Amino acid sequence: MKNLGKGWLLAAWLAASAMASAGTQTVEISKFAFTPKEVTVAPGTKVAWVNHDEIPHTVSTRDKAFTSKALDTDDRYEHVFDKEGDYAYFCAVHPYMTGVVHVRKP
Ligand SMILES: [Cu+2]
Repeated sequence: MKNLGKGWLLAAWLAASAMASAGTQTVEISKFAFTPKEVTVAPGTKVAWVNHDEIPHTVSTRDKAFTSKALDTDDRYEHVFDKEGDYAYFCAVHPYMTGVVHVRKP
């Protein structure tokens, strides 16, 4: 029965890690662009931005709904979107870099 117990633990761990990854949407910052530029997520989803450029970038909004500090190479910024809506953002250093997070109930 010991082996069966281990199997259940592994199954539970796999299920938990699958749920965790389903709850996060990653946006890559690379070559002076947000990719994907538009994402649609369910309320409660965490969006993580990761800067792959050698240049600092930010994730900023006009109304300061969410704002990162300057992200160095491989830095990460996360924000959880609880409310439905359309959230436009840009890079404060390069304002032509823009993106949108759409939060919609599935
Ligand atoms: Cu930038």
